[in-house]
Amino acid sequence: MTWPVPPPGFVYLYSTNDGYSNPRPIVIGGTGSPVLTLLPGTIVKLYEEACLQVGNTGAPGGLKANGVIFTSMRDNQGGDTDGTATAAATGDWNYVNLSATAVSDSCVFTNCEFRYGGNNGSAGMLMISAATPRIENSYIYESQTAGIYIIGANPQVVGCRFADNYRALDIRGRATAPGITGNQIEPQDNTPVIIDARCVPDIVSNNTFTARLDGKLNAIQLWETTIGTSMTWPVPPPGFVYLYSTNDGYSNPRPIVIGGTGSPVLTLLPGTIVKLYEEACLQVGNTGALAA
Ligand SMILES: [Ca+2]
Ligand SMILES: [Ca+2]
Repeated sequence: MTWPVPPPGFVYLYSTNDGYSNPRPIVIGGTGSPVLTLLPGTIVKLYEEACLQVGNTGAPGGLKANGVIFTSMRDNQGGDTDGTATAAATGDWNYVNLSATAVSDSCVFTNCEFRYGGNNGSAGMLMISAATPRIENSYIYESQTAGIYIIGANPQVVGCRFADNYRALDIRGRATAPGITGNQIEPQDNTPVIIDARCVPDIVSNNTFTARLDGKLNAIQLWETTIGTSMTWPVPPPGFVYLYSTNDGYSNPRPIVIGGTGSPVLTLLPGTIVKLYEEACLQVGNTGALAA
């Protein structure tokens, strides 16, 4: 179905008002692979446990939005919807979850804004697992967790702007990220990205990073992984370093492994700084190599 643009002065509101512990989604999914289409000028406000879930077990679905703002009930954009003076804040609502049964061609977000979601109980304001949606020319702002959390999926995220989220991107379980290009990653509350170390060439080469002026947290942060194919990491963006930190003590080394049947080589270029912490280590397997 297509929702019409709300009447003049109105927004759509989905608010649970009962805390954050148990996400309560509006689910878009079913045997006929339904698609919900939202039109330009639409504002969708959410609050607390409210979330949108695209696709469910055995129930594929899609969500298409062009020129749509997804924001907090407390955001005054489009009117004082909650009737109070309380300002919108990061984490006011949960997430839009593009699940494994989200239909790729039917999940497209263009010229959208996502603001004030990603409550701490979630992994991100937009969560993508296995699906391959397209998110283009959109502004992702003030998530309490990642702006976009990606696990195992290869979405297209193109020409988006990320600002003031806890992090812009959290990418896990991916060997490459070729669809994530042309994005502006501005300062965030923590390190701006935390990514599978195999995605470093794609993410660093194809996107623009802006360092924080206070000099803090300017790191491309890495997840533990095994690098099984040869790659060269670009020099980090100006003001940035690579960071691999486990933050959980020293008892059980957790390496980024470089090794595998293809005798992979990780090449690090002049001027690169790699910082490590606690259990973090690099292990060069007997069929791998590290050139720096
Ligand atoms: Ca208000
Ligand atoms: Ca923030």
